[in-house]
Amino acid sequence: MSFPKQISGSRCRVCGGPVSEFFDFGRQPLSDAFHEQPPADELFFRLAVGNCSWCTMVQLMEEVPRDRMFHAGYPYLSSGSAVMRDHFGKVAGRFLETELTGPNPFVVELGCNDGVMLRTIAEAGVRHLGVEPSGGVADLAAAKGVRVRKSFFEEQVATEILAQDGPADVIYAANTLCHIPYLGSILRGVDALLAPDGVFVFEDPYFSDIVERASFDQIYDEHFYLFTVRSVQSAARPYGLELVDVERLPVHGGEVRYTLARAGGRRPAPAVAELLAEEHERRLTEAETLAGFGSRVEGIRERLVTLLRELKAKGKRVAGYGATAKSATVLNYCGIGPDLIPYITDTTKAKQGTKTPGSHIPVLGPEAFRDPYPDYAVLFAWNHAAEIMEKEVGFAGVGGEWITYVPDVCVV
Ligand code: JHZ
Ligand code: SAH
Ligand code: ZN
Repeated sequence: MSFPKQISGSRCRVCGGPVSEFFDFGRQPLSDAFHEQPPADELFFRLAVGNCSWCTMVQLMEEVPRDRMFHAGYPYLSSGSAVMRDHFGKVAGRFLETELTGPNPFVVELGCNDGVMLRTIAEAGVRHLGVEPSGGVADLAAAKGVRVRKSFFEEQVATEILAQDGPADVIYAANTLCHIPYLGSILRGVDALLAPDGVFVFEDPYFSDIVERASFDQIYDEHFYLFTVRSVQSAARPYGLELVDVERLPVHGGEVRYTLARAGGRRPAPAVAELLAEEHERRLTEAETLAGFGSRVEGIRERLVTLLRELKAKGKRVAGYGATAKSATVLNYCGIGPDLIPYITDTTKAKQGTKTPGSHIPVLGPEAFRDPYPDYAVLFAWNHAAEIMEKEVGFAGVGGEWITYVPDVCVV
């Protein structure tokens, strides 16, 4: 079934300026729609990406309705990686030490998922609220002692939280803000809810890293925006919010943590101007750079498909590792199905026994990876490479080889 189109058209979702499309991945499914039996009317949309010529914001050309993506059965669990558990433990620790030291502080997290960050805040006995529309993961957070409200954060919800709990010293969102097309409503909500000297901190994939690493699989339905320092700064300004700090993060293949405060409230750190200058120098959102990114992506598709066909012709056994949301873009854009990759293993219970969206590759539990080991494994969770390779030393031990595809197709 073709997607009921809700085209953001050629107007920017942030500033209303003209958006020019720079890459089209074609027909794509919902990246986290894992089904035991894919429905006959499986949803597809056109995944294409463009940038605004006024505010430079990189965004999808079509928007998927939010409740088709985020619902009770949403399968992604933030606690599924040891490195990410550690990362979010440190985020909580830092907030507790820096921003949450006043009398009776209050922190709100948008998209708290299974409570990976807020559990530490809850354990410290600090007032908090997770706002999480996906009921299943919200229940997991609640089971960890986290106070959760099952809803999409937006302006109205912010006002209700303010009425009930008072202003927030910290509003935090990891890998969530870039998922929300209605950014204006969010920023009005932040403006309403944030304490006068509070901060809105969010971390999301950095478009500069995506271009540099040709990590095109960071582009899928849930990642509506691909932020840069420049686009975030200009999106925040009309709401009286100022970008006061930026920090590059190594997680998920390269992210930036942005800190917004009320305009004039805090002196911006030098890192803001530095990263802005770097983006300018790299001509990040200029047509030539974007066209170059597109050519690299096409080259990767060509080389990946050729490699997988060669391995199949040689009778090699190939498996996928990690049924990531990202893999939907790779598999569907490259036209890879069970003929080339017969199964993918994944630790997420809710994904096991299902088929990948659109490409219909069976997802098996992690034990299937070892029993027996394949000859080659395509690492779809490449952002967790260090953690996975350490865990799977046995695979290399029997001569198994990893296949990665960003920044280019490579057998290791
Ligand atoms: P991972 C999701 O993307 C969706 P995905 C979302 N849009 C987003 O932005 C990021 O998360 C934050 C499995 N795994 O983290 C678990 C193993 O099997 O790359 C996961 O299914 N063995 C919100 O899905 C997947 O791989 C392992 O040892 O692209 C990893 O998904 C490890 C570490 C993971 O995010
Ligand atoms: N913060 C976690 C979760 C990322 S998954 C991490 O970094 O791993 C993105 C989460 O955002 C999902 O759990 C989804 O349900 C949630 N989400 C989507 N739209 C939202 C909105 N408008 N308000 C709050 N959460 C939202
Ligand atoms: Zn714009």
